[in-house]
Amino acid sequence: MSSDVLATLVPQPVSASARPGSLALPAQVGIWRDDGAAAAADLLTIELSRATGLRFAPAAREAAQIVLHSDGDSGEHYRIEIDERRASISGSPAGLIHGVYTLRQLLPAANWRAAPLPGVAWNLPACLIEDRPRFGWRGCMLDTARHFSPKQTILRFVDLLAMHHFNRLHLHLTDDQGWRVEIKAFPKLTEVGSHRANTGLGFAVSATEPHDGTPHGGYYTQDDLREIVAYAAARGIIVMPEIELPGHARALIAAYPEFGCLPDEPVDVGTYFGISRDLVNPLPHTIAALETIFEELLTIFPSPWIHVGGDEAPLERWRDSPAIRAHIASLGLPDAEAMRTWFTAHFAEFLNARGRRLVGWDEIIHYGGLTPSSVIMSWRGEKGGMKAAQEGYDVLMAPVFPTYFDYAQDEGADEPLSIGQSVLLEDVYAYEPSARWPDKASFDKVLGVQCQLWREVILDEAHLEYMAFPRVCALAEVAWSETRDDFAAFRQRLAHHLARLDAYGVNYRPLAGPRPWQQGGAGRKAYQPRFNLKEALANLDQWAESGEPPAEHLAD
Ligand code: TNX
Repeated sequence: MSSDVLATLVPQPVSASARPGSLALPAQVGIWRDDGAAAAADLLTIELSRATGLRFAPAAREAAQIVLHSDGDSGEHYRIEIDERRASISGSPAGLIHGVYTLRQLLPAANWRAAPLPGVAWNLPACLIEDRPRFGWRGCMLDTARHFSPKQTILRFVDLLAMHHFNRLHLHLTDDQGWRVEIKAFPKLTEVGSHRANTGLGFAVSATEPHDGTPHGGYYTQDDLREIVAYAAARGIIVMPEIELPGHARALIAAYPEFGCLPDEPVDVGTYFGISRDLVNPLPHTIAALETIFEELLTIFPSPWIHVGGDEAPLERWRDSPAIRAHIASLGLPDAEAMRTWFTAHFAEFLNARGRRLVGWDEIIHYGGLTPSSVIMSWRGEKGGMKAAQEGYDVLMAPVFPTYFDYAQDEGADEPLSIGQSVLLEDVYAYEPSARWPDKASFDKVLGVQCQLWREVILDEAHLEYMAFPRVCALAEVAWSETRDDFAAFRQRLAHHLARLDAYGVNYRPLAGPRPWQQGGAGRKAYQPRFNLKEALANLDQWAESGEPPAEHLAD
């Protein structure tokens, strides 16, 4: 074991210095921890005993090879000190979890396997590492609605995010193409809304484009989600659920047409993509139903943040419906835009009253009247985030470029299907959230950054991992590290880090390009970038002036 491993850590710690010697973990590892370090000690014991075959048992502090000490602080900092006798991790309770993952990076990559291999020496390099995150929110959004993944994939993803010191997993649980969360009061949401007859090929935006003819669906029971929440919490990750409203809600409307704007014209669960005209209506019976849905959701997710969507909601059906117009007038509101403000504010207050904060995509800032605790997720570039920050809201940065990992990783025709080209690894690594910010004071409102895995065209588990990795590794460093290398140095570090992903069995994109079986070929995963990123960004820049997407961009 050489101290070179210090030069392979991803994300890069604040400081890491080698010392002479190493610590060889014996077959019986003594572990000492204080009360505040219980969670970190449990995690270390569970993960390392499985992978190494070593036995971890409590020991007196002086005799222990691993010592975990909590300073009781609320931050996420930690410090690792290793000499020939012991490895000590100290820090805040949350920071200790990150310390455990860094310790795992110091061990042979085989510790990311699910069972011990013969002949691995479990040595740790003597060193001193001091570390803390740059941003408090280091997130990843997983779209489970467009293409569903079984629970096991989410748990696996939690492991991979935790490996990189992420602390938020945003689950996009509902959309036009599927409703993925069991709600006991409204069973049709999953009976009807969790599956569709088939799926449009590529990024099909109408029923007349070719479809695959194969049913698709699935959902998580409340207990599945509680399991995911607990599994993530043990690994330092809060799971934030998203229920998309009032747009991107066609699966809900398919299940319960009375919550849509055209109750006499039932719709099916969406099979193609793009921006739908179908919105939930803002009438009292729908608001009451949505409150019931959120009440159940809050029993599953202890997250202080609850995402209610808010993007891409054209208001024409609210404007055109006599019943909705009459309701808007009865509230004394001037128009559909004011109704939209009322709608978002209503759920913000509903959540506040239950000790939670509303998070929404940046369209919600356009309508004003938000409760001050609302958090804005800036996706249409960075403008929405800047505006929100200047108005005093907390902000999360999730701009299409470069945090949308449904865009291709490269421009080569050997890439698999993606929504468009390209968000390069280098683009992700170069992302500096503060670079274009007008003033430093409002940048303080930025809680952090997040990458997005939208799944219209991410078809299966292998494809998901391919699109995620190694770009997630680059974003981890944007989110965590105070200082960043130049890209060449990062790439070199990453080349070593990929051995950890190999040990875990991740289908990442190699730095040299896709392996033959990762390529799109000429079939259903053929590389057909539907969107030109530059055009998409120019469009979004225009949209960012408004709360609604222009009519010519609607899908049906
Ligand atoms: C825009 S991002 C959307 C999503 C799509 C995504 C595809 C956002 C808030 N809305 O519905 O999946 O583009 O990149």
